[in-house]
Amino acid sequence: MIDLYFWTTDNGYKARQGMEESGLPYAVKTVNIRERQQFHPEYLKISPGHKIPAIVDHDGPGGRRVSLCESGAILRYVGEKAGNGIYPADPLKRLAVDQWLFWGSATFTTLAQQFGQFAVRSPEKYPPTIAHYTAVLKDMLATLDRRLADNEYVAGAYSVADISIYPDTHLHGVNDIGLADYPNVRRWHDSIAARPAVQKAWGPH
Ligand SMILES: N[C@@H](CCC(=O)N[C@@H](CS)C(=O)NCC(=O)O)C(=O)O
Repeated sequence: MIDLYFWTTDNGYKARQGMEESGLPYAVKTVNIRERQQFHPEYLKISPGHKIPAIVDHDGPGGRRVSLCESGAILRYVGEKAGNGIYPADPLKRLAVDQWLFWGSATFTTLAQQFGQFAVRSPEKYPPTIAHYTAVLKDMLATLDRRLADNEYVAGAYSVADISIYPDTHLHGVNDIGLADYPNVRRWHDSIAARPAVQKAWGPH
C-alpha cells in the first residue's frame, strides 16, 4: 500500500493521476497547505522542503518502507513499479519520457505557477509581470503544440511525461489562456481528460 500525501494543486494532481494510472493500491492523506499542515514535524521527515506531493510506500524495494517527494521522482517510481508502460522499460523510450517529464516538472509547471501567482491569484496586478508570464506560458503552449503535431503524446505513447504536463495545461491553458491557438494541445488535453483514471484522480477524494 502506498500513502499519497496530497492537496488539490497542480503537483498534487500529477501524483494522484500517476497513482490512478499505475493501478497500484493507495490511500490519500490530505495535507492542507492553506492550514500549513506541510510544516508538521512528522511531514517534514517525508518532504524536507514542506511541499506536496509525497508518497510513503510500505512495500518499497526489498520490502522496505520508503518515502519520496518531488512529483517527477514520484511519477517515475510509481510508473516503474506499475510496469504497465507509463514509464517504459526500453532505454530509448525512457530518454524521451525523461526529457518531457523534466520539462514538465522543472520548466512548464514552475513557470506556469508564476503565471498563476501574478496573473490570476495576486490581488495586486503589475502589468509588466502579467505580460511577461503570459508570454512565457503562451510560448510553452506553442512548444507543446509543435511537439504534439506529429506525436500522439509527448513521448510517443501515453506516459508519466504527459501526466506531469497535463495539470497546468488544464488549469491555466484551458481555464485562463484558452487552447484555440493550440489545436494539437487541445486534442491531447481532451484525450487525457477523457481517461477514467484522470477523471477519478480529479474527482472527490
Ligand atoms: N518541484 C515540486 C514542487 C512541489 C510544490 O510546489 N508544491 C506546492 C503545491 S503545488 C506546495 O506544497 N507548497 C507548499 C509550500 O511551499 O509550503 C514537485 O514537482 O513536486
